[in-house]
Amino acid sequence: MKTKVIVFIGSFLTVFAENKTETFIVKGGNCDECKIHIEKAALSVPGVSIVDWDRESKDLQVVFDDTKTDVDTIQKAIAKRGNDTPNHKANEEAYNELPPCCKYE
Ligand SMILES: [Cu+2]
Repeated sequence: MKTKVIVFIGSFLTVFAENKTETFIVKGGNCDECKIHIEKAALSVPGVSIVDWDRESKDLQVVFDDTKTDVDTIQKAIAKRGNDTPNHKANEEAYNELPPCCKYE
């Protein structure tokens, strides 16, 4: 019985871990490939659980566990794959490798 209670409290804490939602602009083209590319980059960061990039507004909404990561780390991961974020400029090499439809400059 005691074990059951502890397991219950444990899963309760996991579900309600510090999930934070943030939105910031990520530059990209207007195509699905950009959406997949940007969302994949954000999801590659441990602690990020939900991502949604809007092709029109370029807004990226991220939900993450703020005991594991932060906005700066997420933006760095995206910039490394070739897309500009408010705090980090895109890696030039990665940008050059993007498909033509995804160039935004
Ligand atoms: Cu694209």
